[in-house]
Amino acid sequence: MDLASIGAIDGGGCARLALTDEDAAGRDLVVGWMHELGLTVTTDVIGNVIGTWDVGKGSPVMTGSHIDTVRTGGKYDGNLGVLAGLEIIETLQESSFVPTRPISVGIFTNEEGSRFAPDMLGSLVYVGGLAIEEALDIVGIDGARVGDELERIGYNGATPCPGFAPHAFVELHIEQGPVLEKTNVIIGAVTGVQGISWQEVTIIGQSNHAGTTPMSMRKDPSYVAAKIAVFLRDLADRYGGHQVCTVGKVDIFPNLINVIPAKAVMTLDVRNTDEGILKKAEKEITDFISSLSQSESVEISTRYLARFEPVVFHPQVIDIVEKVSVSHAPSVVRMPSGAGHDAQMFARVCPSAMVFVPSVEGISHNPAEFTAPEDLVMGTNILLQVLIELSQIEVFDS
Ligand code: HGY
Ligand code: MN
Ligand code: MN
Repeated sequence: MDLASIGAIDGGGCARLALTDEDAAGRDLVVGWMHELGLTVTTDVIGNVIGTWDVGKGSPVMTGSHIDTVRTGGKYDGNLGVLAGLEIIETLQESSFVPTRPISVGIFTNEEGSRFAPDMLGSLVYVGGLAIEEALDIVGIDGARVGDELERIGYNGATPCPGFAPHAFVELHIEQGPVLEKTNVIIGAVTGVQGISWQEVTIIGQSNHAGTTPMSMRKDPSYVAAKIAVFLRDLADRYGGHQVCTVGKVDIFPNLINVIPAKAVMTLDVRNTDEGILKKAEKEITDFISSLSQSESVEISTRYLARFEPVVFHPQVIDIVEKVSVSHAPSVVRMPSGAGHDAQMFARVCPSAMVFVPSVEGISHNPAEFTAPEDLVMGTNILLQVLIELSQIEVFDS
Protein backbone atom coordinates (compact mmCIF):
# COMPACT_ATOMS: atom_id res chain seq x y z
CA MET A 1 0.00 0.00 0.00
CA ASP A 2 2.92 2.40 0.71
CA LEU A 3 4.31 1.61 -2.75
CA ALA A 4 0.84 2.02 -4.29
CA SER A 5 0.65 5.53 -2.82
CA ILE A 6 3.50 6.54 -5.15
CA GLY A 7 1.95 7.60 -8.46
CA ALA A 8 -1.51 6.88 -7.03
CA ILE A 9 -4.36 7.69 -9.47
CA ASP A 10 -8.16 7.82 -9.15
CA GLY A 11 -9.82 4.44 -8.82
CA GLY A 12 -7.13 3.03 -6.56
CA GLY A 13 -4.48 2.40 -9.20
CA CYS A 14 -0.95 3.57 -9.99
CA ALA A 15 0.81 5.48 -12.73
CA ARG A 16 4.54 4.79 -12.55
CA LEU A 17 5.65 4.65 -16.19
CA ALA A 18 9.20 3.35 -16.53
CA LEU A 19 12.01 5.79 -15.62
CA THR A 20 9.64 8.60 -14.65
CA ASP A 21 9.97 10.43 -11.32
CA GLU A 22 7.22 8.18 -9.94
CA ASP A 23 9.16 5.06 -10.97
CA ALA A 24 12.26 6.55 -9.33
CA ALA A 25 10.37 7.26 -6.10
CA GLY A 26 9.00 3.72 -6.07
CA ARG A 27 12.50 2.32 -6.62
CA ASP A 28 13.92 4.45 -3.80
CA LEU A 29 11.24 3.18 -1.40
CA VAL A 30 11.79 -0.51 -2.24
CA VAL A 31 15.60 -0.18 -2.24
CA GLY A 32 15.27 1.32 1.25
CA TRP A 33 13.40 -1.82 2.34
CA MET A 34 16.13 -3.97 0.80
CA HIS A 35 18.75 -2.14 2.87
CA GLU A 36 16.62 -2.53 6.01
CA LEU A 37 16.75 -6.30 5.41
CA GLY A 38 20.54 -6.12 5.20
CA LEU A 39 20.57 -7.23 1.55
CA THR A 40 23.51 -6.56 -0.77
CA VAL A 41 21.97 -4.22 -3.35
CA THR A 42 23.38 -3.78 -6.87
CA THR A 43 22.11 -1.66 -9.76
CA ASP A 44 23.13 -2.65 -13.28
CA VAL A 45 23.66 -0.64 -16.46
CA ILE A 46 19.98 -0.88 -17.49
CA GLY A 47 18.78 0.01 -14.00
CA ASN A 48 17.83 -3.48 -12.78
CA VAL A 49 18.13 -3.55 -8.98
CA ILE A 50 19.07 -6.89 -7.38
CA GLY A 51 18.88 -7.30 -3.60
CA THR A 52 20.65 -10.44 -2.34
CA TRP A 53 20.51 -12.10 1.08
CA ASP A 54 24.03 -13.47 1.18
CA VAL A 55 23.54 -16.68 3.12
CA GLY A 56 24.39 -20.30 2.26
CA LYS A 57 26.64 -20.90 -0.71
CA GLY A 58 26.56 -21.15 -4.50
CA SER A 59 24.55 -19.15 -6.99
CA PRO A 60 21.39 -17.53 -5.61
CA VAL A 61 17.83 -18.63 -6.18
CA MET A 62 16.16 -15.55 -7.62
CA THR A 63 12.65 -14.13 -7.55
CA GLY A 64 11.32 -10.67 -8.34
CA SER A 65 9.34 -8.78 -10.98
CA HIS A 66 8.78 -5.09 -11.80
CA ILE A 67 7.40 -1.97 -10.11
CA ASP A 68 6.92 0.14 -13.22
CA THR A 69 3.26 0.28 -14.29
CA VAL A 70 1.19 1.21 -17.32
CA ARG A 71 -0.38 4.70 -17.22
CA THR A 72 -3.63 3.34 -15.78
CA GLY A 73 -2.13 0.47 -13.80
CA GLY A 74 -3.21 -1.35 -10.67
CA LYS A 75 -1.51 -1.93 -7.31
CA TYR A 76 -0.51 -5.56 -7.89
CA ASP A 77 0.89 -6.06 -11.44
CA GLY A 78 4.60 -6.64 -10.87
CA ASN A 79 4.64 -5.07 -7.41
CA LEU A 80 3.41 -8.29 -5.80
CA GLY A 81 6.35 -10.27 -7.13
CA VAL A 82 8.95 -7.83 -5.80
CA LEU A 83 7.38 -7.28 -2.38
CA ALA A 84 6.63 -10.99 -1.88
CA GLY A 85 10.35 -11.64 -2.36
CA LEU A 86 11.23 -9.15 0.36
CA GLU A 87 8.48 -10.49 2.63
CA ILE A 88 9.87 -14.01 2.26
CA ILE A 89 13.39 -12.92 3.20
CA GLU A 90 12.07 -10.99 6.21
CA THR A 91 10.01 -14.01 7.32
CA LEU A 92 12.96 -16.39 6.99
CA GLN A 93 15.22 -13.99 8.88
CA GLU A 94 12.65 -13.76 11.70
CA SER A 95 12.21 -17.54 11.77
CA SER A 96 16.01 -17.94 11.91
CA PHE A 97 15.75 -20.42 9.00
CA VAL A 98 18.91 -20.08 6.94
CA PRO A 99 18.54 -21.26 3.31
CA THR A 100 21.36 -23.32 1.79
CA ARG A 101 21.72 -20.76 -1.01
CA PRO A 102 21.58 -16.96 -1.23
CA ILE A 103 18.20 -15.53 -2.24
CA SER A 104 18.02 -12.60 -4.66
CA VAL A 105 15.05 -10.31 -5.35
CA GLY A 106 15.07 -8.36 -8.62
CA ILE A 107 13.32 -5.15 -9.65
CA PHE A 108 13.56 -5.28 -13.45
CA THR A 109 13.51 -2.09 -15.49
CA ASN A 110 10.67 -1.23 -17.88
CA GLU A 111 8.82 -4.53 -17.82
CA GLU A 112 5.67 -2.89 -19.16
CA GLY A 113 7.15 -1.52 -22.37
CA SER A 114 4.35 1.01 -22.75
CA ARG A 115 6.67 4.05 -22.57
CA PHE A 116 9.75 2.36 -24.08
CA ALA A 117 9.38 -0.72 -26.27
CA PRO A 118 10.05 -3.60 -26.04
CA ASP A 119 8.50 -4.80 -22.84
CA MET A 120 10.61 -6.84 -20.40
CA LEU A 121 13.52 -4.59 -21.49
CA GLY A 122 15.49 -4.81 -18.21
CA SER A 123 15.35 -8.59 -17.88
CA LEU A 124 16.02 -8.98 -21.63
CA VAL A 125 19.26 -6.99 -21.27
CA TYR A 126 20.06 -8.81 -17.99
CA VAL A 127 20.06 -12.20 -19.75
CA GLY A 128 22.03 -10.89 -22.73
CA GLY A 129 19.08 -10.77 -25.14
CA LEU A 130 19.77 -7.16 -26.16
CA ALA A 131 23.02 -5.18 -26.11
CA ILE A 132 23.08 -2.39 -23.53
CA GLU A 133 24.15 0.19 -26.15
CA GLU A 134 21.04 -0.58 -28.19
CA ALA A 135 18.81 -0.52 -25.11
CA LEU A 136 20.12 2.85 -23.92
CA ASP A 137 19.35 4.39 -27.34
CA ILE A 138 15.68 3.34 -27.35
CA VAL A 139 13.39 6.39 -27.70
CA GLY A 140 10.01 6.31 -26.00
CA ILE A 141 6.54 7.44 -27.04
CA ASP A 142 7.31 10.85 -25.51
CA GLY A 143 10.64 11.27 -27.34
CA ALA A 144 12.75 10.56 -24.27
CA ARG A 145 15.82 8.27 -24.56
CA VAL A 146 16.25 5.35 -22.15
CA GLY A 147 19.89 6.18 -21.35
CA ASP A 148 19.10 9.83 -20.57
CA GLU A 149 16.14 8.93 -18.34
CA LEU A 150 18.15 6.29 -16.44
CA GLU A 151 20.82 8.92 -15.74
CA ARG A 152 18.22 11.58 -14.83
CA ILE A 153 16.68 9.35 -12.13
CA GLY A 154 20.07 8.11 -10.93
CA TYR A 155 19.61 4.40 -11.78
CA ASN A 156 22.27 4.11 -14.47
CA GLY A 157 24.14 1.54 -12.42
CA ALA A 158 27.64 0.19 -12.84
CA THR A 159 27.04 -3.57 -12.70
CA PRO A 160 27.47 -4.94 -16.22
CA CYS A 161 24.90 -6.95 -18.19
CA PRO A 162 24.48 -9.87 -18.77
CA GLY A 163 24.10 -10.41 -15.03
CA PHE A 164 24.91 -13.62 -13.15
CA ALA A 165 22.76 -16.64 -14.03
CA PRO A 166 20.68 -17.58 -10.97
CA HIS A 167 20.45 -21.20 -9.80
CA ALA A 168 16.71 -20.90 -10.63
CA PHE A 169 14.14 -18.12 -11.08
CA VAL A 170 10.49 -18.09 -9.98
CA GLU A 171 8.17 -15.07 -10.25
CA LEU A 172 4.91 -14.58 -8.34
CA HIS A 173 2.41 -12.52 -10.36
CA ILE A 174 -1.31 -11.83 -10.54
CA GLU A 175 -2.91 -13.74 -13.43
CA GLN A 176 -4.34 -10.57 -15.02
CA GLY A 177 -7.00 -12.72 -16.69
CA PRO A 178 -10.22 -14.58 -15.78
CA VAL A 179 -9.09 -18.23 -15.72
CA LEU A 180 -8.36 -18.80 -12.00
CA GLU A 181 -11.45 -16.92 -10.86
CA LYS A 182 -13.70 -18.68 -13.43
CA THR A 183 -12.42 -22.13 -12.41
CA ASN A 184 -12.39 -21.22 -8.72
CA VAL A 185 -8.70 -22.13 -8.37
CA ILE A 186 -6.31 -20.15 -6.15
CA ILE A 187 -2.88 -20.97 -7.58
CA GLY A 188 -1.72 -21.12 -11.20
CA ALA A 189 1.36 -23.27 -11.93
CA VAL A 190 2.38 -21.37 -15.04
CA THR A 191 3.63 -23.58 -17.89
CA GLY A 192 4.90 -20.81 -20.15
CA VAL A 193 4.26 -17.46 -21.84
CA GLN A 194 2.57 -16.90 -25.19
CA GLY A 195 4.31 -15.31 -28.17
CA ILE A 196 4.16 -11.50 -28.43
CA SER A 197 4.27 -9.45 -31.65
CA TRP A 198 4.22 -5.64 -31.32
CA GLN A 199 4.30 -3.45 -34.44
CA GLU A 200 4.00 0.28 -35.05
CA VAL A 201 2.19 1.17 -38.30
CA THR A 202 2.66 4.64 -39.83
CA ILE A 203 0.10 5.67 -42.47
CA ILE A 204 0.83 8.74 -44.57
CA GLY A 205 -2.10 10.16 -46.54
CA GLN A 206 -2.86 13.67 -47.68
CA SER A 207 -4.44 16.18 -45.40
CA ASN A 208 -7.25 18.03 -47.10
CA HIS A 209 -10.45 19.91 -46.46
CA ALA A 210 -13.19 17.81 -44.85
CA GLY A 211 -15.90 19.69 -46.71
CA THR A 212 -14.57 20.24 -50.18
CA THR A 213 -12.70 17.01 -50.93
CA PRO A 214 -14.79 14.47 -52.86
CA MET A 215 -14.68 10.99 -51.29
CA SER A 216 -13.08 9.60 -54.49
CA MET A 217 -10.11 11.98 -54.07
CA ARG A 218 -9.30 11.17 -50.44
CA LYS A 219 -6.10 9.63 -49.05
CA ASP A 220 -7.41 9.23 -45.53
CA PRO A 221 -5.08 7.66 -42.89
CA SER A 222 -7.74 7.55 -40.17
CA TYR A 223 -10.01 5.47 -42.41
CA VAL A 224 -7.08 3.10 -43.14
CA ALA A 225 -6.24 2.85 -39.43
CA ALA A 226 -9.86 1.96 -38.70
CA LYS A 227 -9.84 -0.73 -41.41
CA ILE A 228 -6.69 -2.25 -39.89
CA ALA A 229 -8.19 -2.22 -36.39
CA VAL A 230 -11.33 -3.97 -37.65
CA PHE A 231 -9.22 -6.48 -39.61
CA LEU A 232 -7.31 -7.41 -36.44
CA ARG A 233 -10.50 -7.96 -34.46
CA ASP A 234 -11.99 -10.09 -37.27
CA LEU A 235 -8.75 -12.10 -37.55
CA ALA A 236 -8.82 -12.88 -33.81
CA ASP A 237 -12.48 -13.91 -34.09
CA ARG A 238 -11.71 -16.09 -37.14
CA TYR A 239 -8.71 -17.79 -35.46
CA GLY A 240 -10.31 -18.26 -32.04
CA GLY A 241 -8.33 -20.27 -29.45
CA HIS A 242 -5.59 -18.24 -27.76
CA GLN A 243 -5.41 -15.66 -30.59
CA VAL A 244 -5.64 -12.08 -29.30
CA CYS A 245 -5.20 -8.78 -31.18
CA THR A 246 -5.23 -5.28 -29.72
CA VAL A 247 -4.99 -1.78 -31.16
CA GLY A 248 -4.19 0.16 -28.00
CA LYS A 249 -2.73 3.37 -29.39
CA VAL A 250 -3.76 5.48 -32.42
CA ASP A 251 -2.32 8.96 -32.98
CA ILE A 252 -3.95 11.03 -35.71
CA PHE A 253 -2.27 14.15 -37.09
CA PRO A 254 -3.35 16.96 -37.07
CA ASN A 255 -6.34 15.48 -35.17
CA LEU A 256 -8.82 18.26 -36.06
CA ILE A 257 -12.51 17.98 -36.83
CA ASN A 258 -12.43 19.53 -40.30
CA VAL A 259 -9.08 18.23 -41.60
CA ILE A 260 -8.67 14.91 -43.41
CA PRO A 261 -5.61 13.66 -41.50
CA ALA A 262 -2.13 13.76 -42.97
CA LYS A 263 -0.90 10.87 -40.86
CA ALA A 264 -1.94 8.13 -38.47
CA VAL A 265 0.41 6.10 -36.27
CA MET A 266 -1.00 3.01 -34.55
CA THR A 267 0.21 -0.01 -32.59
CA LEU A 268 -0.67 -3.67 -33.18
CA ASP A 269 -0.37 -6.12 -30.25
CA VAL A 270 -0.83 -9.65 -31.61
CA ARG A 271 -0.30 -12.75 -29.46
CA ASN A 272 -0.72 -16.52 -29.56
CA THR A 273 0.62 -19.50 -27.60
CA ASP A 274 1.58 -21.14 -30.93
CA GLU A 275 4.46 -19.62 -32.93
CA GLY A 276 3.23 -21.05 -36.24
CA ILE A 277 -0.23 -19.54 -35.84
CA LEU A 278 1.26 -16.23 -34.68
CA LYS A 279 3.43 -16.13 -37.82
CA LYS A 280 0.37 -16.89 -39.96
CA ALA A 281 -1.53 -14.04 -38.33
CA GLU A 282 1.41 -11.65 -38.92
CA LYS A 283 1.53 -12.67 -42.59
CA GLU A 284 -2.20 -12.06 -43.06
CA ILE A 285 -1.86 -8.64 -41.42
CA THR A 286 1.14 -7.68 -43.57
CA ASP A 287 -0.70 -8.72 -46.75
CA PHE A 288 -3.84 -6.81 -45.72
CA ILE A 289 -1.82 -3.67 -44.97
CA SER A 290 -0.07 -3.74 -48.33
CA SER A 291 -3.36 -4.26 -50.18
CA LEU A 292 -4.82 -1.29 -48.29
CA SER A 293 -1.95 1.01 -49.23
CA GLN A 294 -2.75 0.23 -52.90
CA SER A 295 -6.52 0.63 -52.68
CA GLU A 296 -6.36 3.78 -50.53
CA SER A 297 -3.25 5.29 -52.21
CA VAL A 298 -1.57 5.90 -48.87
CA GLU A 299 2.01 5.13 -47.87
CA ILE A 300 2.22 2.60 -45.04
CA SER A 301 5.40 1.65 -43.16
CA THR A 302 5.66 -0.78 -40.24
CA ARG A 303 8.35 -1.47 -37.66
CA TYR A 304 8.56 -4.11 -34.92
CA LEU A 305 8.53 -2.79 -31.35
CA ALA A 306 8.78 -6.24 -29.79
CA ARG A 307 8.79 -9.86 -30.99
CA PHE A 308 9.14 -12.71 -28.49
CA GLU A 309 8.42 -16.34 -29.33
CA PRO A 310 6.34 -18.43 -26.92
CA VAL A 311 8.35 -19.65 -23.92
CA VAL A 312 7.97 -22.99 -22.13
CA PHE A 313 9.05 -23.01 -18.46
CA HIS A 314 11.26 -25.72 -16.89
CA PRO A 315 9.21 -28.91 -16.25
CA GLN A 316 10.93 -29.68 -12.94
CA VAL A 317 10.25 -26.17 -11.61
CA ILE A 318 6.62 -26.31 -12.74
CA ASP A 319 6.34 -29.69 -10.96
CA ILE A 320 7.68 -28.14 -7.76
CA VAL A 321 5.22 -25.24 -7.96
CA GLU A 322 2.39 -27.75 -8.47
CA LYS A 323 3.60 -30.14 -5.73
CA VAL A 324 4.06 -27.35 -3.16
CA SER A 325 0.64 -25.93 -4.10
CA VAL A 326 -1.05 -29.32 -3.73
CA SER A 327 0.16 -29.52 -0.14
CA HIS A 328 -0.18 -25.84 0.83
CA ALA A 329 -3.02 -24.38 -1.25
CA PRO A 330 -6.69 -25.30 -1.64
CA SER A 331 -6.31 -25.74 -5.40
CA VAL A 332 -3.82 -25.41 -8.27
CA VAL A 333 -4.04 -25.62 -12.06
CA ARG A 334 -1.44 -25.58 -14.82
CA MET A 335 -1.91 -22.73 -17.28
CA PRO A 336 -0.09 -20.57 -19.84
CA SER A 337 0.44 -16.85 -19.30
CA GLY A 338 -1.32 -14.42 -21.65
CA ALA A 339 0.86 -11.56 -20.42
CA GLY A 340 4.60 -11.16 -20.85
CA HIS A 341 6.78 -11.45 -17.75
CA ASP A 342 10.41 -11.13 -16.69
CA ALA A 343 10.44 -14.88 -15.95
CA GLN A 344 10.22 -15.56 -19.69
CA MET A 345 13.61 -13.91 -20.11
CA PHE A 346 15.21 -15.84 -17.24
CA ALA A 347 14.00 -19.06 -18.88
CA ARG A 348 16.81 -18.41 -21.38
CA VAL A 349 19.52 -18.73 -18.70
CA CYS A 350 18.21 -20.90 -15.84
CA PRO A 351 15.35 -23.20 -14.79
CA SER A 352 12.40 -20.81 -14.45
CA ALA A 353 8.65 -20.77 -13.82
CA MET A 354 5.88 -18.65 -12.29
CA VAL A 355 3.15 -18.74 -9.67
CA PHE A 356 -0.17 -17.01 -10.41
CA VAL A 357 -2.84 -15.79 -8.00
CA PRO A 358 -6.34 -14.76 -9.12
CA SER A 359 -7.33 -11.35 -10.50
CA VAL A 360 -10.86 -10.39 -9.47
CA GLU A 361 -13.06 -10.29 -12.58
CA GLY A 362 -9.89 -10.91 -14.61
CA ILE A 363 -9.21 -7.18 -14.61
CA SER A 364 -5.68 -5.74 -14.99
CA HIS A 365 -3.92 -2.77 -16.58
CA ASN A 366 -6.81 -0.93 -14.95
CA PRO A 367 -6.94 0.95 -11.61
CA ALA A 368 -9.65 -1.48 -10.47
CA GLU A 369 -7.14 -4.40 -10.57
CA PHE A 370 -7.65 -6.40 -7.34
CA THR A 371 -6.48 -9.62 -5.68
CA ALA A 372 -7.87 -10.71 -2.30
CA PRO A 373 -5.34 -10.31 0.56
CA GLU A 374 -5.68 -14.01 1.49
CA ASP A 375 -4.73 -14.90 -2.10
CA LEU A 376 -1.70 -12.59 -1.94
CA VAL A 377 -0.66 -14.38 1.27
CA MET A 378 -1.25 -17.82 -0.24
CA GLY A 379 0.81 -16.97 -3.31
CA THR A 380 3.63 -15.62 -1.19
CA ASN A 381 3.64 -18.75 0.99
CA ILE A 382 3.79 -20.96 -2.09
CA LEU A 383 6.67 -18.88 -3.44
CA LEU A 384 8.49 -19.20 -0.09
CA GLN A 385 8.25 -22.99 -0.11
CA VAL A 386 9.18 -23.19 -3.81
CA LEU A 387 12.30 -21.04 -3.32
CA ILE A 388 13.44 -23.25 -0.43
CA GLU A 389 12.87 -26.44 -2.44
CA LEU A 390 14.74 -25.00 -5.44
CA SER A 391 17.67 -23.96 -3.24
CA GLN A 392 18.01 -27.58 -2.08
CA ILE A 393 18.26 -29.04 -5.61
CA GLU A 394 21.90 -29.53 -6.52
CA VAL A 395 21.47 -30.14 -10.25
CA PHE A 396 18.29 -29.71 -12.31
CA ASP A 397 17.13 -32.16 -14.97
CA SER A 398 18.50 -30.94 -18.26
O1 HGY B 1 2.38 -6.54 -22.25
C1 HGY B 1 2.55 -7.40 -21.40
O2 HGY B 1 2.22 -8.55 -21.58
C2 HGY B 1 3.18 -7.04 -20.08
O3 HGY B 1 2.22 -6.40 -19.29
N1 HGY B 1 4.33 -6.22 -20.28
MN1 MN C 1 3.51 -7.52 -14.93
MN1 MN D 1 1.62 -5.29 -16.95
